[in-house]
Amino acid sequence: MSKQEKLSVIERIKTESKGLRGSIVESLQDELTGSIREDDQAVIKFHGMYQQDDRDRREERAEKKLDRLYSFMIRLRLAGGFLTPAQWVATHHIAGEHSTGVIKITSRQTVQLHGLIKSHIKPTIQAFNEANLNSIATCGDINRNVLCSSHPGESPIHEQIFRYAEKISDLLLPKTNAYYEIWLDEEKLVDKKEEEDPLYQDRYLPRKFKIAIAIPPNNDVDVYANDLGLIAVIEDDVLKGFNIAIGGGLATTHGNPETYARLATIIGFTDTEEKTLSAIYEVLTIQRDYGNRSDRKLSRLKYTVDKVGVAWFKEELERRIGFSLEEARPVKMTSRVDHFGWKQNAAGKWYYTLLVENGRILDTETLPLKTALHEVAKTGKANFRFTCTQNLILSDIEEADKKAIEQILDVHGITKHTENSSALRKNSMACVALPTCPLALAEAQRYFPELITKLEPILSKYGLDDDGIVIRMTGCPNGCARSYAAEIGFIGTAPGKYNLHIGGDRQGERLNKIYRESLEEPQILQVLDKLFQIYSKEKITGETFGDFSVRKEWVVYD
Ligand code: SRM
Ligand code: SF4
Repeated sequence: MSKQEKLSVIERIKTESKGLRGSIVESLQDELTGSIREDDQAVIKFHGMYQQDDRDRREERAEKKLDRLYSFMIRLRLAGGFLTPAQWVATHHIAGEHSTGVIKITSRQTVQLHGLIKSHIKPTIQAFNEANLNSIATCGDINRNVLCSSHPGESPIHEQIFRYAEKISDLLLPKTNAYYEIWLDEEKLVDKKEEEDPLYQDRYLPRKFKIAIAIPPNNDVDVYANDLGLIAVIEDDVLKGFNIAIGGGLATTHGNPETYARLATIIGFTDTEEKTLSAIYEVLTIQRDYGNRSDRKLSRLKYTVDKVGVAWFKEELERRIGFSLEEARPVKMTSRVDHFGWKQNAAGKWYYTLLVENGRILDTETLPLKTALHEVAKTGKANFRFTCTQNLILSDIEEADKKAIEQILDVHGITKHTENSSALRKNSMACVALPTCPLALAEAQRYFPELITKLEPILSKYGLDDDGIVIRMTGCPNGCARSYAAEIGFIGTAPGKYNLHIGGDRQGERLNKIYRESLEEPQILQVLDKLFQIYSKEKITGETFGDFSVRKEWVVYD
């Protein structure tokens, strides 16, 4: 076997995992360590968890010759990002009892809890199960949480499209019973045939797989950043079908020129549900069969698509689905925003979108956000919907209940916080990074609010307070807060150092490009001060910072 064909270690772990069981049960029973066995660390991802450790305390513990302070992060599967008020109350209590207490809204419309010690994993999953929630397949080489445009007020047929997210999520679940046996103590399956998996087989996908559905003109899901994107085609308030886009993905690796960020390519249109689901399923089977299983840096669908070519991919897809895709319909994206504040939909229901900076729900001295949301949930009068930029919509509120919810938000200072936050802050997003993410090279969510506070007066100085520039930061080039799809993106290179990317557009149809390498804060402020000054003087009406950066050729596109 040539070097190129040598399968990655993860491939062996998957096929030998006995339907994603591995030796998780034995690992959990080992009381000598807070960690689990190495192979199980890969298997457990398919159950929605990551083993992590507190990086802030590594040095101190190493000096004392102590093991790292291991803990686990768990991520829920919430297609379209929806929780009932009862489920929020449950999540609130589970977070308090088993994790750091912080409920973290992710950039893919779900929530994570951090800091679970090993003995708390099972009780956590069982408690979630009682609330009808699970973490199946939210990580690992498999289809992840399916995104759907967040705001139901935006389209009268939002609910119909939202149901697609649930159907796609169900269609692409693994067939193994392992999750139920390990975590929920269900009987072991006697007939193994019941869990034969024609989609994933025993090798699963070569890498993670991500799907999103956008409802134009708002690209709030960043649909083109996904392996597979569906863009709803709506005419006269009727859903006609979806344009299908393949091969989006953002991560790169510093110093590896073979890696790149890529926006998905639209390959056609499907009208019926049956055809759409069939096309989605077979895109996954092509990736399963042709994706790179030797180099995990080059195994996402984007590399497969570029390796075989878009035309070949489409032809192969049509062969597998047994029909031709129709020509893509014209669609137009004009924005990528969360609509903060109160909004009413066509049916008269109310929605309040609130800013949750970097998705972190906790109580601070100045903002008792977690308490406020618990109070709201206890009324039972508002659903919880997560946006893909880590914010929250309290939704489906009847006119008669609006006052009560409003009062809770006002009393706890939530309304004021959202209203008084700058346009820049409202359009900002940072990934988790330190202290839990093992891959972080620099801070992100713990530092970004501070940087925004320093950028706000600069924008003010140039009369740009209301400019909703899309600005994002990630602690490494994996791009978890989609920093490559921002007008201004910061990508961590080392502690306190970031590559500065500019030139992305506001609606997520053009990626940014690197402008300056490894800047520290003083240089960041200096460089952006200069750019904002020129932008404020020379921009033409309606021109965004990203578009202006391209017109000025601060970054050059082919
Ligand atoms: Fe991510 C790995 C956090 C969205 C690309 N991501 C990680 C891990 C699990 C680190 C690890 O592998 O051990 C991070 C856990 C940090 C922690 O302590 O919680 C992590 N990713 C996140 C979240 C929580 C960021 C956030 O602050 O919201 C997002 C969870 C989404 C979810 O609910 O499923 C998150 N990750 C993304 C996105 C954005 C998106 O999907 O829209 C991307 C870029 C898009 C893409 O996939 O191309 C992204 N994460 C990655 C990658 C690079 C994958 C690749 O193609 O090479 C990794 C590393 C990996 O997979 O090896 C990664
Ligand atoms: Fe971690 Fe990097 Fe993702 Fe941030 S972008 S959460 S640092 S993997």
